[in-house]
Amino acid sequence: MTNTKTRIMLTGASGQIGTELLKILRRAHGDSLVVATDIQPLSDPALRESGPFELCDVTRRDRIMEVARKYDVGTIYHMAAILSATGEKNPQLAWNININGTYNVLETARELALSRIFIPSSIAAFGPETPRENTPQETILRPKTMYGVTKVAGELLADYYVRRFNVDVRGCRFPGIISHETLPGGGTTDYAVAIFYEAVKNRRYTCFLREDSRLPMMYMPDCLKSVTELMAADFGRLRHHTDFNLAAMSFTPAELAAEIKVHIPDFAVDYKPDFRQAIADSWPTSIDDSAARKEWGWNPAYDLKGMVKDMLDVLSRRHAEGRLNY
Ligand code: AKB
Repeated sequence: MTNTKTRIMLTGASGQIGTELLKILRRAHGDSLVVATDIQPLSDPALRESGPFELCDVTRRDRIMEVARKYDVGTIYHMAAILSATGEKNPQLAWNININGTYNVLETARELALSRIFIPSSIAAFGPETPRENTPQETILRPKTMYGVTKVAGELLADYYVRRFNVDVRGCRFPGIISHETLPGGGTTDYAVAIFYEAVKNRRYTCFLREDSRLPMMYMPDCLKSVTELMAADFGRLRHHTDFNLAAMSFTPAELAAEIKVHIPDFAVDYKPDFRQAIADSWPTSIDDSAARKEWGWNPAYDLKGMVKDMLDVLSRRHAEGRLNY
C-alpha cells in the first residue's frame, strides 16, 4: 500500500550526510515540504530558518509517528546513526540507536503506509571473511564491529519489510564519505576528512590508520547523487532494495597524502594507528558495484584527483577568509 503524500522527513539532519541532504531535498522539493529532525537543534542558522524542524529521538517510535502524522509525511530519509568507532566505544548505544531507530522508522512506514524510505547501510556490513578486493554484491556478511552487526541486521530487517509488508525501502552500502560542510563523527574513515583540514591549517597530520590501509571512499556530491538516483529509480527494475554495493574510489592514507602534496608540497603526515586500525583491517579494499550500475544506472563522477582538488579549493578559500571552523 502506498500513499501520495509529498512531505519528506529527514532524521539525523545535523550529521555529515544529513546536513547536505537537507539542502538538496529542500532545493528539489520546496523548503516547507522537508521536515528536518535531530536530537539537537540545527547549528546552521540558514538551514534552521529555511524550513520546518522537530526534535526527534529515533529510539522513540511515538515521537517519529507524531512528527510523521503532524506533517503528513510520505517519505523518510533515515540518516540518524552511530558510526563504527563510537560504536566500539559504546556498543549498547550503537545497538539502541541503529537497531531500534531503524525498526521504529520501518514500523512507522508500515503503520502509516508511507510511500518510500531510505535507510543507508555501510561497507561495515562486511567482515574479515568477506573477499576484500572487488567485494561482490552477494557475499559473506560477518562483521566484527557492533556498527557492522547493526548494519547487517538493518539490511535484513528492511528487506523483510519490502517482502512481507510491501514497504518500499531502499539503501546502499556507503563507503567512507568525504565532505567539507559538516565534519563526520565517530567513523573509521574520518581520517580522510580530517587530513584536509590539517593540511590546509597546519601542513601536518597524524593519521590514526597505517599508511597502507586501503579503503573504499566517495566524495559527498556522489553520495548525494546516489541517494537521489536510487530514490527516483523505478521499483520494478530493482532486484535488490536495501543493500546496494557502491563504489567510487579506493585509496590508502599514503596515496591520499601524496595527492594532497601535489597541491601543498610541504604537507607532512605521520602514522600512529589506534583501535580503529583493527576495524579498517576487517573491511574491504574495493567494491564491486555492478548491481547498482545495472539496476539504477549508478555512475560516480569523482575520482581521487578530482575530489582532492575540489576539497582543497573549498577549504583553502575558507581558510583565507578566516572561516575554517575546525
Ligand atoms: C565509518 O567509518 O564508520 C563510516 C562507514 C564506512 O560507514 N564512515
